Amino acid sequence: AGATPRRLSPRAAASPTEGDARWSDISSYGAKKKHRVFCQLPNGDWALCTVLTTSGDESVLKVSEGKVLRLKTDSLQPANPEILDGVDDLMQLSYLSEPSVLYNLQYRYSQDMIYTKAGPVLVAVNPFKKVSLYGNEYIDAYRNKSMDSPHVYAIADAALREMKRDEVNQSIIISGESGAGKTETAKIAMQYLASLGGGSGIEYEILQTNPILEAFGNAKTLRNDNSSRFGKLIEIHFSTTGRICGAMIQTFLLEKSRVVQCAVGERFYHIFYQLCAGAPASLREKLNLKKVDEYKYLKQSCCYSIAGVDDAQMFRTVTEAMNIVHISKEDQENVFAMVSAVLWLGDVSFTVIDNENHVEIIVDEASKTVAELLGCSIQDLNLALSKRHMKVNNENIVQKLTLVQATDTRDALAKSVYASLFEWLVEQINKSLSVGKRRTGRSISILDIYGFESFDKNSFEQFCINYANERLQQHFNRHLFKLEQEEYVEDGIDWAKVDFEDNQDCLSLFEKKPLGLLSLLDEESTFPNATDLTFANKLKQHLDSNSCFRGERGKAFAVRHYAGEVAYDTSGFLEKNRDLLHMDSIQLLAKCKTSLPKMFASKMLVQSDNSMSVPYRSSAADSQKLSVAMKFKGQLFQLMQRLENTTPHFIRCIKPNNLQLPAIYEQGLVLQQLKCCGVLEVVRISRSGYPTRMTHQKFARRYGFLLLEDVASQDPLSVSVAILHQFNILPEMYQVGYTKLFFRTGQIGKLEDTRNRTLHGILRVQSCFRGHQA
Ligand code: AOV
Ligand code: MG
Repeated sequence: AGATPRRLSPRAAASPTEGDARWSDISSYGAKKKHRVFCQLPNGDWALCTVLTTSGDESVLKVSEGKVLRLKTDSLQPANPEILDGVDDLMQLSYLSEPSVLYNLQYRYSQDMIYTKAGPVLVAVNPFKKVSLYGNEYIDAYRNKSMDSPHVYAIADAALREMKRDEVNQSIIISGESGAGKTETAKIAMQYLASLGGGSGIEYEILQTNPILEAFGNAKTLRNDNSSRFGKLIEIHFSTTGRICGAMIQTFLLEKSRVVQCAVGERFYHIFYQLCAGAPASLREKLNLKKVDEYKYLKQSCCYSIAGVDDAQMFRTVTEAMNIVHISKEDQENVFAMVSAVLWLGDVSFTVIDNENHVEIIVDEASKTVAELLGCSIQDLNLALSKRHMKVNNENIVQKLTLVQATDTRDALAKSVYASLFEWLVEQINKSLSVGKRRTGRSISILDIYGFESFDKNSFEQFCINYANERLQQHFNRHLFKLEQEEYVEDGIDWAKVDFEDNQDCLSLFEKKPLGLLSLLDEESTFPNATDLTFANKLKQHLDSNSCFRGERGKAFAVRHYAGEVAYDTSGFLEKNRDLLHMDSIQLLAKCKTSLPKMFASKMLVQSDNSMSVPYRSSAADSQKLSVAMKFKGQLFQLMQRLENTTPHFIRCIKPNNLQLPAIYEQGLVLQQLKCCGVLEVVRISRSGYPTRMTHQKFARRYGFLLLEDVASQDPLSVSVAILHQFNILPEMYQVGYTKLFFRTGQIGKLEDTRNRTLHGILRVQSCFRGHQA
């Protein structure tokens, strides 16, 4: 039955609805038994299923063996023809709907094909297990082009080639949420570039920066056992002969608070645990190290180890890496002395000396050890932590600190010492990587920066991070826009028919002067009596009419980001933005006899010279440095400027589950990330244009046989036009370029279906024919 040969003609013309191409749009041509469609299960997931029957506005669907559902036909989404299952570029999908994108990534993921292209963007789905896709064999295969499936190596290789070909600097921009695999991906790209070699071992040195920066800047969080708590740009320099000749690292916004506090179940920076577990006996003694669970800071989180990680072993890896980037043994010891000092600072305690709750430090092992490690006297330490010198109406006064103030001062000192130490390390690494000689060639920069964040509670950190992502998103959009435009213009296509969205409004909300979020934050930060509440009210007062802003109750406000609305709680905004270290603390460091604190202090003093214009409080003696948000904005502008001068390559990392486990693919989670990191936006952009492209030749070859008239003698363009007419593809659904045909979403899918049906018909006739012969 059903084996009757078909006439070689299409059944019916497609319905020409633009956009999402819902089932209803194509029902006229294909509400057919056996059709593959996506249906939404009760849990919200999309499942690929087959239509068993349709009647009225309902369809009966086979979801899996033995599982049948009845659903409204117009709730279904068309699935792509089977030949498109697991294609390595999402743009090849005829239907670019959310379920088809999700399905395609899942299909590939289940076969360890974690990389997929979305047009110019590489999507990487975290496998959470070792996958055999890396190493020299693969590197060679991508280098000599015997392999071309999507891969970080392919991106790095493209960057290299384009750098040489166009003589333009390149960038690889990696984003994704926490635990999605950005840092691993960055390392894989570095590995590829390093495999080129450079001579003098510089490429090895570059790789060895990773364990150092991770030790001091990464920590276990609830989302990722090795979470980077800073953003990083590494610029790899090439000589004119195309070999690596050096590198430069820039870091962004280290999470300082993690030096003195963190949530239960998380850890502070890895180096604390590594040092305590791995320091050899002589160093332990010298730095007076304790066990990790004996420090007050570290005890807060009740978590001291990471499954599968040997901190002692890591300590040796880190010191070995420090050797390689030429940090001397002496400097290494100084570094660890600072780490120990920070830990011991948490144990420094105070005693109340009067009935106004004023305090002094207790002279005990903790304070003695801190003084010793920093190289100052106990008296100096006490002075810095229990008193504050201020100038009020031109008069010097000394204010005694209360227990709360003294504890805050102590923690601020610990945070500053640690952050300065981190900066100092980056500087040392950069010195070592700059290799002296002026670079003459080009560079490839790799950006590993925190992705968009939206939690139940969002604070100052998310505010900065999301602002950064908004900037990067604009860069991304504009680049894609340009690429699309170039291709259209090249092929003589009318560009005006493609519309494009921009996130400029949201960026303006942040950056406008004087009434943008950042300006208002800074202004409020300079008012002595301002509170987080007055800040929130000020925002509401000035920004309520802005379409990207929404005032919320109390201290909260919301921003409509490109990736969704985020509600921010202003608690702590002002303090985190001011990030004050009092002059007394800076002076304490300046007085120290050891080399690092002195250096830290002089840096801080230089910074406080480029100060905020409005003095904070009446204490002119306070350090008047740039606010955190303004400094970050400055860094970001600099970064964008640098990136603007490069050809960008985008990698979007996706975390398939929150459990850090392999083989679990949660659709909802993936979908939300595809939205946040702009992959669906790429899809949308290209859908709003003409995403499917095929050369005249290919099109004619593939579908020419479906024509009723004989066209063998005609040129590909004429054949193509004849096909378009015969299939009633409407003029607004395609454009004919000089070399290619451009189609709106879904059009090729319909042609493919007809082609398949026809081919099936032919095959059946043939097998029937053979059957007769046998
Ligand atoms: P992140 O950089 O994006 O998070 P990571 O790069 O640290 O995420 O990846 C988290 C974990 O996922 C790693 O520690 C690995 O266990 C695993 N992983 C990631 N990519 C791969 C891969 N290609 N192959 C095998 N395992 C992988 V954060 O820094 O938290 O935003 O702040
Ligand atoms: Mg990371």
